[in-house]
Amino acid sequence: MSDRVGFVTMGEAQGPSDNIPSIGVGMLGYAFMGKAHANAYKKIPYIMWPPAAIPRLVSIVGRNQEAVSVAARRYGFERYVTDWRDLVNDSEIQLFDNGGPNNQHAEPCIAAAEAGKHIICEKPLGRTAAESKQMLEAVRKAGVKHACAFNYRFVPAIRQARQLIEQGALGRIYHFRARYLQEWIADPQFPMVWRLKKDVAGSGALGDLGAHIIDLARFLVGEPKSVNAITKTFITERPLGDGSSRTDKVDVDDAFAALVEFENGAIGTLEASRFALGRKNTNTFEINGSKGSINFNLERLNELEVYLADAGPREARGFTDVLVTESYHPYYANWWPQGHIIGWEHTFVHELNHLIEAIVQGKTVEPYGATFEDGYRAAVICDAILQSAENAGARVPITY
Ligand code: SOE
Repeated sequence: MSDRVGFVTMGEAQGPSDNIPSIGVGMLGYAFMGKAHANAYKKIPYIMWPPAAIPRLVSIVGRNQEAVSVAARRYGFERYVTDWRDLVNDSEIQLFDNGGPNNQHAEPCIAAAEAGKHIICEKPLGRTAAESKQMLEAVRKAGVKHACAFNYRFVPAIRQARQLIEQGALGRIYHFRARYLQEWIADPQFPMVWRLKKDVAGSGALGDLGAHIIDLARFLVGEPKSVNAITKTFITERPLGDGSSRTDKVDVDDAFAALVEFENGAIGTLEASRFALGRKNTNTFEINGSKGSINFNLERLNELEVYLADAGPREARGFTDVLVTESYHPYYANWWPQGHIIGWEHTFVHELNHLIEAIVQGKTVEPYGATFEDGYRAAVICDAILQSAENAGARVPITY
């Protein structure tokens, strides 16, 4: 159907070939992760064209009516509610997206699974392995698709690292050395927030940052066999930040360091801190194998440093800084010509599109996406790190 208007032919934007289904999204939480996920849902239709389905932002829930009503308008949700039960029981929602604080992950996700919703839940999945196991059992029983939002699996350079390892380019893996460093609470005057309270967060830097590098260790190297660890809370009391002189106790770790032995014989170190002044969001790892090494830093996320022992004359060998922006690199063909680079936010576009394809096309989320099983296994490893730290760094075996 088209009309001629002057010298311009005006056509209908939606053509018969665009019979792309929509998928109704309900979201819990509208802060940092809500913003990152809403942003990604809106980019999927035109960046991942043709998408398996077009996300329809149906409803968003938040306890504060004023704040959630603003978020609904800002992100483009059709409606908002203040009770997650109304959202979970909304028949127009097929995908439940939980980006709320960690103590709001289990109950709503279990209810959403029981209501037949497919689910993505931000990491850490639960506050403990036990809570994560309940969530895993609920989605398995419901038979719904489920994802745990370890978004760094969807950085082109990290997926490329996985492919290099799968192809044997690095040979036998000897070492995995990862650090996730931030600085945002090094100031003693930084006030109490939910990430610093055990009953809400479950743990501190360990579950928030450590969970990411634990998942990457599993994604890139394999299953850990045991851990030895130490945790530290450097500042144990913080101002409430409400203008009063009242303070509250910090009852989670500010930092941790762990030794890891992997089932395949590799060994590793894992470290996360929120007290690393100058480190803004430094999620970095190095892998050393019998035929080569790779090094990655999230703050330079389009780059992968690669050393291949058999690449060229030995006089010219050294780490090569690969710009992972070619059409043959993972995910990048959806974006721009080589060298035009992408950002942190775009990992969520890849991740959420991957889940939507699994839902609509009957594909599996694993092995490249993280499921609730991966969220549970990360939680088991986090619990083992805490158990070791509580026992003078004793070696703790990992058993799922
Ligand atoms: C913590 O500040 C945080 O926002 C984590 O919660 C995210 O998972 C990480 O990607 C960035 O840092």
